[in-house]
Amino acid sequence: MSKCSALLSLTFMIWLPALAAAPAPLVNSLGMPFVPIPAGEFMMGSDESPAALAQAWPAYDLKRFTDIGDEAPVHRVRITRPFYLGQTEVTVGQFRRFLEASGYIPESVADGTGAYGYNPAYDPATTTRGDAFEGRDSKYSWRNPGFAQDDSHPVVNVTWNDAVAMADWLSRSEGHVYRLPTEAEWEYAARAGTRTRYHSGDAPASLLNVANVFDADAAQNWKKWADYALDGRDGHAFTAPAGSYAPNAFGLHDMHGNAWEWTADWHDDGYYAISPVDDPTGPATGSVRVRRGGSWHTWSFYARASFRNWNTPDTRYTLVGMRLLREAD
Ligand SMILES: [Ca+2]
Ligand SMILES: [Ca+2]
Repeated sequence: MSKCSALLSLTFMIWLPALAAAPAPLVNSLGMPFVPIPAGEFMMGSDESPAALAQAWPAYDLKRFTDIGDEAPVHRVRITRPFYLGQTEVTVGQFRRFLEASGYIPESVADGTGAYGYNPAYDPATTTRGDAFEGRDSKYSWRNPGFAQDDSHPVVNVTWNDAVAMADWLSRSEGHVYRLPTEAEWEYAARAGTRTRYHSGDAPASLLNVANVFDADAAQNWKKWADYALDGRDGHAFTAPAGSYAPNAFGLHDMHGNAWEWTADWHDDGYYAISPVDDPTGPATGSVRVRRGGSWHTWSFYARASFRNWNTPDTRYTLVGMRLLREAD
């Protein structure tokens, strides 16, 4: 190497960290940080065999691994436009500021039926549905999921319609386009260049550094599911303050765990087989909207980047929150 090129590479090395540093997040009128996500392409979905999954999750019934056909086929998706994505889930404080500024009444309050909540005295076995939480009950709402949350925690018990209302209000009041991410945008952002089950790798235990999922702390309150808990503690038996765990390569926190996140798309089991390559937006019609990423109460298998779950747009639940997208101008 000549002196000149040695000097050049030294200069390059000195400058590299500065060049590689993530750009500062954009912060909007409600104090919500948004991270720039570049355009790009990725392989969406999963076609892992039940045998491979059973090896990673020996405590699970085999049927769980054959019930996820909607994750296949793995298919190439191109995200043609860069966008901004919430660095974290929408927090309780951000949602409250939205309600105060807009006058919007969340669906669980407006329809009077309330939401779901944690009640230590409630026994799932005594109910027909065997649901893990008590509800619906008007004592529960975004304000009260039955466990303590301060303004930094992800808001839960919010419906898909609530999420769209918040995005629409932000769009009107700021003059930028806000919306829910499509499923493809969500998975692209969650993977951040990885092909593994989680952005932290394939091992469920790798989630301990990056995600609040069903762990030994959460299992204290649901002892009969302790076999499904990650073997570790993060000090949070319920939601954790948004952004508490290590981010992925795009600088996004809590893409796995903490609160499920509504996406824009309708769900259809067969959609991946006919999905366009460029900017897929999901089926044209449907009855249920997709949510992604798992929650503080979700077993690690269901927090995988490719896992899809869904609910009707008026569903409100202790585990379901949102993350908003802002389009690049
Ligand atoms: Ca936890
Ligand atoms: Ca999440």
